[in-house]
Amino acid sequence: MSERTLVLLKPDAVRRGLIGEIIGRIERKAGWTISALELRSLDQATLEQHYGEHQGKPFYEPLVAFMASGPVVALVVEGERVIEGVRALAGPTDPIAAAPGSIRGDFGVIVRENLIHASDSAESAERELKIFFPSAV
Ligand code: IDP
Repeated sequence: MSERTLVLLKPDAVRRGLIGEIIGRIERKAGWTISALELRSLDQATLEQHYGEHQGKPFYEPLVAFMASGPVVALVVEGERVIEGVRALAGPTDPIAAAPGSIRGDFGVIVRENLIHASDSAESAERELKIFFPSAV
């Protein structure tokens, strides 16, 4: 069954010139398609909505500052098992714990600057797609 997920290439990925590398990995998965794609700068209100579940945690304020530090690439990716699948391509949150071959495992070192966000469940995808691409939902 086809699904949709929200992917953000974080400001570190954009600054380091890794947009093509990361999108290429997503595009090469059989049958997945990119149905929306935009370079944009995120404001505080959007970030508060997106990362609301982390409010109050010690990493929250630096995370929001980092996510506002430069443009991100926001994408909607559609396809079979795409929610679980993009999370697998990304690897776990801590890039040092992420296996080589995953996006975070290949390119990341510090936890905050881990290159990519991908919705972690169908419920998160629905909520996040409404924030970033309200007209596509
Ligand atoms: P996820 O992006 O792998 O789903 P979450 O736990 O939802 O991970 O955390 C959101 C983002 O917050 C992470 O991708 C990372 O950028 C940042 N983050 C999470 N935990 C930490 C931490 O312990 N220190 C610094 N940043 C963190």
